Amino acid sequence: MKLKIAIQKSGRLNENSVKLLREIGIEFNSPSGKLRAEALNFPLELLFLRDDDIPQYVADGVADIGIVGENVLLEKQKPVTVKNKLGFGKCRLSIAVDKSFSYSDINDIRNKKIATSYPVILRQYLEAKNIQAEIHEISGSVEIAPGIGLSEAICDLVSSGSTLLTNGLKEVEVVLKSEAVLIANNNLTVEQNKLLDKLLFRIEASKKAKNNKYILLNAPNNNLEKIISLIPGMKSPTILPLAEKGWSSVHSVVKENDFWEIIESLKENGAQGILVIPIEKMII
Ligand code: PRT
Ligand code: ZN
Repeated sequence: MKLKIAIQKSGRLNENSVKLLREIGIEFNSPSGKLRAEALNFPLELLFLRDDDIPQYVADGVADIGIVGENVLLEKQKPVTVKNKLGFGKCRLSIAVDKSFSYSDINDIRNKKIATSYPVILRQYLEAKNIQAEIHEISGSVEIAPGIGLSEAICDLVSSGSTLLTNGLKEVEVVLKSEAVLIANNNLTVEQNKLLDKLLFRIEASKKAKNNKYILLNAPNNNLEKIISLIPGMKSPTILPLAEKGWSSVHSVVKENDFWEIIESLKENGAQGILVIPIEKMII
């Protein structure tokens, strides 16, 4: 009894997919050019595939689970279940036009030609907005379409925006925000679901660890309560007396995003020697 996971063979999701599996303790030999690998310490087989094929393979049960971008998943429309968002491969699917195009709202692309590799998602978006436009499906190098006179607009993936910039385009509508997700076949057996739950538990622990930091600081005892209220931690912070009278060492956990918000208040309340340390795994 084992689980088969499909991940991208090469490309933008490959490295982070492999990294995630290693972070949750799955050991395997990275194959060069091979299509499959056996995990050494978990009943898991890895299949390395093109990202576009992953939803179909998971829907058919050739793979039981897979890692793929939401953009691909929504475009392919296969019956699979999304189990978890994975926090990497973040991008947006956006409509862009030539920077000289005077654009005020979506009505400006009514009846225009839009080149895209995502006709399904784009059609749904335009229909929901009641916009009639001509969708021109092309498989790659979408960003050059306006420059060569193929279309007046494009709908393509954007992350930093530099590709649009170098092609003289500007982003005008965000159609979809996307990140990598873990998908599963809809008909897994009870045993397969148990294995999947184990993996999901580990993924959660790894994701939480990334979003949280261990914080240690020295606090004057007269401001201890205020400082504790700023860093309440998982249950409550650990407080240890320092050798120097009137001072305590406070240990807690803070959300990475909150840290910069509270650092000033911590200092105002006399906190010193603040250390922020990455957490490897976190189970609440
Ligand atoms: O060979 P295979 O079919 O498996 O791979 P692929 O070439 O189809 O996909 P790949 O590896 O390019 O991307 C895989 C997935 O990564 C996508 O489906 C998205 O979910 C995610 N992702 C995240 C991105 C980007 N960011 C991204 N920036 N996919 C593509 N891009 C491209 C975009 O198409 C454009 O050409 O990068 C360019 C824009 O980048 P910026 O930074 O200049 O805006
Ligand atoms: Zn692809």
